[in-house]
Parts: sequence; C-alpha cells; structure tokens
Amino acid sequence: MKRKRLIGSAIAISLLLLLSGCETNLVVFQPMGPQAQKIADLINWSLIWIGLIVIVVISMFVYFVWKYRAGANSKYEPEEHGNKWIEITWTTIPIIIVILLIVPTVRTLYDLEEIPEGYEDQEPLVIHVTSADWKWIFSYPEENIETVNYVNIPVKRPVIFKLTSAGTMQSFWIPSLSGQIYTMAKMEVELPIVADYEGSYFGKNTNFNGEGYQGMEFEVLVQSSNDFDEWVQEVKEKAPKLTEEDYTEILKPSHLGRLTFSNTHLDWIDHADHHADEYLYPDLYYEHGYPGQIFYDEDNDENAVEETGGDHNHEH
Ligand SMILES: [Cu+2]
Repeated sequence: MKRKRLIGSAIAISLLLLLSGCETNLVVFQPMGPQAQKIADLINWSLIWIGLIVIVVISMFVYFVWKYRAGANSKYEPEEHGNKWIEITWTTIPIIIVILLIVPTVRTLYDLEEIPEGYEDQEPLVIHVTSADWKWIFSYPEENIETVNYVNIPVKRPVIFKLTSAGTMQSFWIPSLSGQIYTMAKMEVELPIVADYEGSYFGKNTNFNGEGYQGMEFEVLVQSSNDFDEWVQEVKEKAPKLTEEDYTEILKPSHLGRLTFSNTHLDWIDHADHHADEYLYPDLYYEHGYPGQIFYDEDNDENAVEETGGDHNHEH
C-alpha cells in the first residue's frame, strides 16, 4: 500500500514538472539568430551526453545491486588493483567524455565573439550599451541618437554591441539572440549578434545589484531595414537633445521608462575609457534602513594610488 502511494505521488510530481515545462516559454530553446542557435546547439549536445551518462551509470548501478544481492551466487572480488583492462577503461572513458564536452564548448565561446558566418561582408551596426542602476542606455554613434530601456535594430544585419557600465557591474542578456555578458565600468566588451526574424524580444540584467535589479529590462525591436531607417530619421527630427545635467540624473539609481534623444552621451563621456569617472551613489541604496557602501580592498593598487593623490581621482 505504502509503496503504491509513493509511486503514485512520484508520477504526479513528474507529470506536474513536465506539464509546467510545456507552459513555460523556454526562450533559450527558440533561438532567433545564429548566435543563439549556436548556444542552443551546445546545450542540446551537452544534454545528450549528460543523458547518456546518467542512463549508463544508473543501469550499471541497478545491475550491480541486482548481481550482488543477498543470496546471489556472484563472487565478490574487491581486489581490482593491477587489472589493466579495468584501469584503462575507467581512465579512457572520462577523458573521452571531457573532450566531447570541452571541444564544442570552447569552439562555441570563440564563435560567439565573431560576426556569424554569412554576415561578414555587411557593414555592422555599432551600438554602445551603457548600464546604470537600473536602466540600459543605448547609443548609436553613427546615427547620433540614444535610447534608454529599448533598442531597435535592423533584421539580418550584424550588430556589434560595445558594452560598459557607468558604475556597478551588470549583466546583459537577450536570451532569444545572444549569450549573457557582463558590463564593467572603465572597460569595454563586445558582443556581435544577428537577428534573423523581425519581432520584439526581451533583454534583461541577470546580475543581482540591488533592489531594482529585477526591473532592469529592455525591449529589442527587430525591424526591416526600411522601418529601421525611418525610425532613425524620426528620432533625429523629433527627439529632444540630451544634456549633461539630465544624463547625470539618469545615471542615479532609479527606474525610468523609455527615453529617446537626438544626440548621445558619448559626446562628453565614454564610460569604457579607463580614466572615466564612475557614477556610484551609495547613499541612494537603502537596504533595511541603511545606506549602501563602497568597500575598498586594502591591497587594491588603484585605491592605494588614490590615497596618495594619484591621477585616479573619482571625487566630485
Ligand atoms: Cu581609474
């Protein structure tokens, strides 16, 4: 009776898991561009091998439990030392497994840093991405326009995101189109992507950085190249100019809706530059009634330079 009930609830739980799995939108398995496709392929490849390993190991476990059960006639010989065949087997198989998983992983990692095959001869659209708590700022230097919390890109044209942060570290992720990449102040990382289908995709910050982190989302609108050009033209004509004062205000920890400007902050600051100011406002991060704090590492070289009045002066 007891066992029956146990099996019954196990089936119920697995059904629940499987069914909820169908309802959840697993974006990672619905790639909308070549980069996301490579990631999905790698995940599938790994899942196949992980599945095979699990099946083999559990089958062997069940077999040996059965073979050496009480009352069975199998002879137990624990002295396997010196058995060349067994030792070669349990050394070779893990090496093969590791190679099968590592080679495609490393190859994919390098592939994701390049413009995908078939798109190399097109001129890529360069978009600077600046993260601040808790918003995403997109600057189009060529078009001289800037958006906050949304980014429009043309379909089937390579886009190179050049990412940096104005202060704390964030993580940039558009699950339908790309892998995840960290943004850091005073440095720049590049993420090339291509979107194969028009449509609206979501992107978000996946790095915990304070109470507003979960609202740090943006929309990626993939448009036909005509629609994109029209949109750029419209922004140039109708959007207001961004001033340095407004921009400093934008960088403070807050949730903003969508903003659009007919110039870019790159005119006066590039946060990727090693000597750019960091925009950190610890007083504005209240947690359980206490303001935030910047923790300095005692043996951090840069702090040492600041204390002795070096050129890294971030005070205002
Ligand atoms: Cu510095």
